[in-house]
Amino acid sequence: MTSSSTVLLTGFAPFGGETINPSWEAVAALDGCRIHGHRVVTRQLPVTFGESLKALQAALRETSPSLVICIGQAGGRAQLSLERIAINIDDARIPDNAGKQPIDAPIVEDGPAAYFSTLPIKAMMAGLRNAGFPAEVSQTAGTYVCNHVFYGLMHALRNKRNVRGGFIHTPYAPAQAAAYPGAASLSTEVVTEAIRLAIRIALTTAADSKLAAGAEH
Ligand code: PCA
Repeated sequence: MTSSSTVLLTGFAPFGGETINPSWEAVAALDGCRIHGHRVVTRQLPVTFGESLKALQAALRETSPSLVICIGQAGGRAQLSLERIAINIDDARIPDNAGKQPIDAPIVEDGPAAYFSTLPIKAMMAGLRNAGFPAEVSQTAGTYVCNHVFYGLMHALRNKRNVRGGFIHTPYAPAQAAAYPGAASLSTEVVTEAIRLAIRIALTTAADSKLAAGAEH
């Protein structure tokens, strides 16, 4: 297998007082597996504005992937969120794991205002739903470390037309949601299988489907 048949899959360390991050729990279960002839390589990224992108860039150099999907926790969301857009701004509601709290700082000076995901997010949404996984297209990945990594990923891939990349947010794991009565959750096993399918769809769908998945607000 050449390196072009590698899928780079990342999750995050715990943050915000949590002891687990469901993104990493789900991603770690896929390390080394094969999907449609591609080998999945996983990395855990730190929840820090500076180091997260350095770790991602090192992983890109080391693995030369043909597909990159970064996964993060979005506590309070009820479905897997296929992120459409990354914006060039850091605006942290809470400090990161290194105590840094940037406010209204560009991620890349003079970079474009935004990048779109290059994943077939509509086809992924439809495929996940058909297989019984709750999934939506999301119009914002927020302004914290996940959006930071998503923007940095798309900036790194901007001249690599043959490398697709994007971001998926995942709800709390059940044990986390137990601390916030009423909050939605998905089990690690469900999220792992949903990501496995999302990767397969991304590897086998050249052109995205034209399906409505917008929002009024
Ligand atoms: N979620 C945070 C950062 C790390 C994570 O898993 C976010 O949505 O920005």
